[in-house]
Amino acid sequence: MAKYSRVSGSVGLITLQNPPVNALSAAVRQGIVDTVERALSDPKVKSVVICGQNGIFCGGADIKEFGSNMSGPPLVPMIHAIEAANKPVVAAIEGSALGGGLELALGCHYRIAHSKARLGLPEVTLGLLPAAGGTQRLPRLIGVPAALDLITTGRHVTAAEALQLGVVDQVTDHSTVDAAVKFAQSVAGKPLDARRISTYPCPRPSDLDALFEGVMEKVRQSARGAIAPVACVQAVRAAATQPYTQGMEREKELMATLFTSGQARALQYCFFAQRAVSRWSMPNGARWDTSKPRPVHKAAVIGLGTMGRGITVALAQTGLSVIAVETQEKQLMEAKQAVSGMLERGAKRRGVAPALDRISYSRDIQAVADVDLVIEAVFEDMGLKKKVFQQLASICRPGTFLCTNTSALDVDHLASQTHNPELVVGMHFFAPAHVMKLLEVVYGPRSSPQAVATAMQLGKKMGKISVAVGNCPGFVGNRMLKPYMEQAFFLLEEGATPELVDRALEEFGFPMGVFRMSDLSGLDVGWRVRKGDGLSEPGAPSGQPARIRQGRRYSPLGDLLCEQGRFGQKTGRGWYQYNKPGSRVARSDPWLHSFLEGYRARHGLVARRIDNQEVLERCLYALINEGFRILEDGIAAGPEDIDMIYVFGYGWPRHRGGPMFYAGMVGLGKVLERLEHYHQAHPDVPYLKPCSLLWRLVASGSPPLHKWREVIKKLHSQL
Ligand code: 3H9
Repeated sequence: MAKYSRVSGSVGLITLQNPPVNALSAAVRQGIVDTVERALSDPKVKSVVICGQNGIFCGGADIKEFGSNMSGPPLVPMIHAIEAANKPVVAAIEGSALGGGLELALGCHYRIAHSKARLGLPEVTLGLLPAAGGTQRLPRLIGVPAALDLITTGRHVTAAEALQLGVVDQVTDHSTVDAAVKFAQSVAGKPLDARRISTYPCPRPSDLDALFEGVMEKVRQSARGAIAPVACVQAVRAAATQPYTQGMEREKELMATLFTSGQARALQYCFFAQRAVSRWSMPNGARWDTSKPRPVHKAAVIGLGTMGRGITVALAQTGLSVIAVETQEKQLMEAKQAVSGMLERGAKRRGVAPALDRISYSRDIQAVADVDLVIEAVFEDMGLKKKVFQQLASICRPGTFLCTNTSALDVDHLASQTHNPELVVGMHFFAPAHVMKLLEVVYGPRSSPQAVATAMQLGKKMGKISVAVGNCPGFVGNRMLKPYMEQAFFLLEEGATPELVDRALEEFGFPMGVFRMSDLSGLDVGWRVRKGDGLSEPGAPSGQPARIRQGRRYSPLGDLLCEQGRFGQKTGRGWYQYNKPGSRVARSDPWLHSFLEGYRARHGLVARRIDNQEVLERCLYALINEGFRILEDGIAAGPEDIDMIYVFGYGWPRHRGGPMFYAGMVGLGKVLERLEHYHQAHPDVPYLKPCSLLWRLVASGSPPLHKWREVIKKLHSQL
C-alpha cells in the first residue's frame, strides 16, 4: 500500500507502506499508481516526494511474489509514468533503496539520501537482473564501468559513494523527508527534460568492445556457472549500444530467461533459508522465540593457533572485550602480532580504527575468571580439551558459558567435565574464523536453550550465519564431508585422477575440487582423525586387508601420501605438486599418477574410464544421502540448515541452492535410483545405501522441500 498526503501546502507526499522493508508487492504497486495519479491531477500539488515508512525507502520487488502468479500493475510502466510526470518527483531515500526500490528512485527526477542509507541493485544475487529499467538507466546516469560493477556484483553502496558516483543528488544527516520536501518545493515548476534518465545518451567508452570482453571474462570466471551475472553484462551492453527502447526490450528478454531458471529458484531459496536458520529449534522443543539469550560483553579465547587468532579478531571487531590466553610465551607473542596485523588490515579496509585495545593477552588461564563466555580453541585433542574444560569449570564465575571450537569432538563429553553441562555448547568456526561466514552452534543433550540462544546471538553479532545443530561425530558439515571424500578416494582407485575429479566438481561450481581443497587444508588433518578412529595405521596394517576397515571398504590412499610426508601445499607435495612449500599453484604430478598406477596394480584393480557424471553422482549423492540421515537423526532441524552450512562453509555453489535443495531439483526419485545403482555395484560402501528418510520421501510422492519436515516428524513419531 501507499499513503498519500499533501504537505507544506503544495507537495504530494507518497509513503510506501509494506513492513518490514516496503517491498513492492502488488498492493504497493497499485498504491503507487493510484497516489501518483492523484498527486499529478491535484492542481494544488506542484511537486511530489516518494518515501518509505519506518525509515526504509524500499527493499525492491516482493521476492515472495516471484513463485506465484504475479498480479497488479507491472513496475516498468509505473516507473515510466513517474519519469514522464510533468511535476518534479523526488525520492527521499532512508535505510535502503535496493533492486526495484532503486529502480523506482531512478525513475524519479531527483534523489536525496540519508547519510546512513544503502543503495544497490542486488538482483544478480537472486539469479535475476534489474528488470525495471535498472540496466538501462544506471549506465546512462553513472557511466558503463560503474554501472557494470554495481549490477554484476549486486553490492550495496553507501550514500557517500552513491553521491560520488552520481546516483543521488544530495545527502543529508537530518530528516530525509523534510529535506526532500524542501527540495521539491525549490524545483517546482522547473523544466524536467534534463532530469529524465531514460532520455540521456549512454556514455560510450571508446574501447567498448574491449571493456565488455574484459568484464565478461572476469564475470564468467567468478560466476562459477551462474547465469545471471552474464545476463547482467549483456543487458548493460544493450544500454551502451542500443537506443533506450530496444535496450528495455533486451532487458525484458534476458529477465524472462532468468526468471524461470532453476538458478533463480535456488538463489531465492538461499535468500530465505539464510534468514530461516536463525529461527532455530531443538528436538526437545526449545526454540529461538521462547529462549532468551544472555548479553555477552566480555569473552575469552583459549588457545591462539590459527583458529583462536581468527576468533579473537572476530570478537574484537564485534565490539567485545576479549581476553586472549595462550600458555606458550613464543606462541603468545606471535599470536599478538598476527592478531594486531589482522585487525589493522580489517580496520583499514573498513575505514575505522583497529580494535587493538579491546584485547588483553595473558599466559595465565586464571585471567578468564570474570568473563561472560569462553571459547576454547586449543589443539584438536580430546585429552587436552578435557583438561582445559576442567580448569575452566573451577576458574570461571558461575553462569559463564563455556564453548568449544572443536570441529568434530564430542561436545557432550566435554560438558561432562564441568559442574554445569547446561552452559556448554560447541561454536564451530571455519578458517579463517574472522572471514568465513559460517558458525555451527552445537548443542548437546544437556545444553540449555539459553546457552544455544546466547551462542546464536553472539554469532549473529559477529556477522555469521549461525546454524544450530545436534552433537554427533563431525556435526553436520564434516559428517557429510566424509562420504563425499571417501567417494573421491574410491574413484581414484577405480581409475580417476585428482585432476578429473576436481574438474568435475569445479565445473559444478565448487571453488575447489576435493583434492585441491585437501591440499590446501592439509592432508595430515584427516590422517590424524583417521588414526584417532583406528582406521589408519602407519606402515603395514597388522594382518588386516589394506582396503577394508571395520568391515567396510576403505581407501588408504590419503594415509599412504601422508606416510611419504606429502601433506599438501605446506609441504609442496600432496595430490598435486607445487613450486615450493606454501605455494598455491597446483600442478599435475606425474609421480602421483604412477603412484596410483602402482597402487592399482598392487591391489589387482583395473582402471576404467570414469566420466564427470559418475564423479558428481557418487560424490554428491553420497553427501546428500548423509544429509538425509542427519535429518532422520534430528541433528539438523530442517534441510535449510544443511544447505546454509554447505553454502556458507563448504563452497557449495549458491546458485545450486545447497545439497538438499539440489536433491529436490534433480528429483528425489532419481537420487534414490542412482544411489541404489551405485550401492549394488559397491555393496561394501554403506554410505551409498539410500537411507530410510529418502525412501520415505520418495514413497510420499517426493514432496517439495518445505514439506519435508512433516515427513520427518511422521518418521520420528513412528520410531
Ligand atoms: C527486484 O527488485 C527485481 C526488480 O528488478 C524488478 C523486476 C521486474 N521481498 O534481511 P532482513 C524480508 S528483486 C520480500 O532480515 P535487514 C526478509 O525475508 C529484489 N521480503 O532485514 C525478512 O523476512 P523474515 C531486490 C523481503 O534489516 C524481512 O524482510 N531486492 C524482501 O537485515 C527482514 O529482512 C533485494 O534483493 C523483499 N525484497 O535487511 C533486497 N527483502 O523476517 C533484499 C527483505 O520473515 N533485501 N524481505 O525473515 C535485503 O537485502 C535486506 O532485507 C534489507 C534489510 C537490506 C532490505
